[in-house]
Amino acid sequence: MKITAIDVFQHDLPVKDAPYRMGLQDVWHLDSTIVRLECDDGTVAYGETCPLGSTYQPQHALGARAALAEMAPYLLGMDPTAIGRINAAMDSVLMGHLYAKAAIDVACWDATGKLYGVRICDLLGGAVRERVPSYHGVLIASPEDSAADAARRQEEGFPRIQLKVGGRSVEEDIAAIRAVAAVLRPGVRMAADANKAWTTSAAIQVSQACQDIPMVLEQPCASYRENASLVGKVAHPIYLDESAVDLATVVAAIGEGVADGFGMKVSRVGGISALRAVRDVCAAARRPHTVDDTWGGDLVAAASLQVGATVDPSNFEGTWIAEPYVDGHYDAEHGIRLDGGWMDLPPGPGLGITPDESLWGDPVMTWS
Ligand code: 0XW
Ligand code: MG
Repeated sequence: MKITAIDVFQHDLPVKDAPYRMGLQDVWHLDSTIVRLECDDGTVAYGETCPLGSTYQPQHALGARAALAEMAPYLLGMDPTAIGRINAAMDSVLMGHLYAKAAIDVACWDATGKLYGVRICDLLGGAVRERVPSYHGVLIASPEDSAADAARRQEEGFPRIQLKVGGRSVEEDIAAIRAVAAVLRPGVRMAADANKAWTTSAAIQVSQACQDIPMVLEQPCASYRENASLVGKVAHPIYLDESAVDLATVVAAIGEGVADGFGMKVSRVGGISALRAVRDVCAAARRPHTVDDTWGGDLVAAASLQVGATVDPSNFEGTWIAEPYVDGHYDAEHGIRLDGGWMDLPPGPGLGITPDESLWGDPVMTWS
């Protein structure tokens, strides 16, 4: 199998019920990039990357497309099933930009699954279950509204609640944490995700004030070093999300005793190939983690779900998808849908998604 054409599409994703409110940013509208690989045997495969704006991480939509333009010409004629060679080729022409490389990596996994007639999860060692748990992000709001949202989602069937915190007083964060914790039943897990917003002082104050509440602190502060300085000073496990920028950092964070778990994003670390390695390192070190992504449509959701389905339940914190905030699906029949806080793996090979390409208009870039 050889890549004979690469198309890149730009697709707007306005946020339903905007804004998606986090500690440091409100999200109103996102810009997704879709990669389409055409192969000499007729196989068509897809990948997607959708940064969460341009301030969540050092990523942005135009950067993704510029990086793809840098790499695409070198990939024509290559075998997409030789995924290690594809990643080596991308690294040989462009340093970094893992969030852009991820779209190519995912498309190559999609192509490989389609060639062999199996789902990506089956290529990753097999699904441990056909129905995968998600988690719900309770956005920045009053303690009362946060508790009401958490209670509603718990009733829907979500096994885990992620409460967005930060960007307000320590007292307000403590009140929201306590209000949400008060409505959660035993067995429904809780994370307080500051999305980098807290100072070390705020993180310590909030954690110590809430030390009776079983939860994890997700990405409390902005930098790896700030979060590392919290070890021994906070009363809760620390999960790194935005700071877990690649496999090497995940290994270091475990080895240095900084991370007790992770919020992992497929695109941030470079795609399914890298997330598979993170999965296995976290399994060996017994560090629970999510398998999500920043944002995106069915292609991003399916990539996260295909990997999430292979994580041992004892080490899995769920797969978040943007579906509730995205209008419509790329694949009307097998698009990834939340159902009572869980998702079903699609039956088809590769990602299991057959997108309606007409939704994306003409490609903004193409190579053949
Ligand atoms: C909840 N998420 C996976 C979705 C948004 O992209 C933010 C992210 C997180 O956990 O930070
Ligand atoms: Mg997070």
